[in-house]
Amino acid sequence: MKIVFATNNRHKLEEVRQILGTNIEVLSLKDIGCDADIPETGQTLEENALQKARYVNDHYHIGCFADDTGLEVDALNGAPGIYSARYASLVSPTAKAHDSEANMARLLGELGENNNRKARFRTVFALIEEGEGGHTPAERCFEGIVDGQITRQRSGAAGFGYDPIFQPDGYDRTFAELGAGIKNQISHRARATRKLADYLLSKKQQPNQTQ
Ligand code: ITT
Repeated sequence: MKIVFATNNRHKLEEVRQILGTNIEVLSLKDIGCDADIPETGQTLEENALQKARYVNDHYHIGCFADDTGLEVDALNGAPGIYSARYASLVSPTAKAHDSEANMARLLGELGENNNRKARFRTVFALIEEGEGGHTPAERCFEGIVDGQITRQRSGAAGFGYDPIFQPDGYDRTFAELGAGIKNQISHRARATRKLADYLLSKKQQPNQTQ
């Protein structure tokens, strides 16, 4: 089975490919010749994930999924949330979107010495299956959450984004210290990916099943 993952983030692509294994072949945007900067203008993770998946389906008429992920910090009323990629650039004209160092610096600065460090990563995958026989493509969402704490300083070099300052509950190290082996078992994206995989694989086994 082949499906497109509508992301420009190679770390995310790698994580999802590792979790899905060889049963499902995941094509990148590059693989289908798409180099567009797909708009993300929604007010929720769900809206953004659907917007990206719809863009690919509308332009390439192929089954695809997209995710949007946000880091939600309790003491900051859920920020940075949908603004996670461009958190620093919202307040600093010199910071670019996806500048992880600047994003982490802003987050640590906003939290200061606050002892409430509770946070979670939340991922929403939106799947669009190509409609058969002229039917409208079907849309489905799958969510994955991992709860944890924001550390007081960066630790570790693996992963990407906010991984050096996020310590998942039940562990005494950050995602960036735990590395891909553990992150891919317990992360927000791993959980959402497994739900997506279960759905896709159940359909593969029963191709004529009406959903
Ligand atoms: P695409 O929109 O091209 O898929 P992106 O990098 O913008 O890639 P998201 O919108 O899903 O990815 O995520 C927003 C930001 O949240 C991302 O830039 C990272 O800073 C952070 N992030 C997402 N997943 C993360 C993870 O597993 N670990 C650490 N930070 C993560």
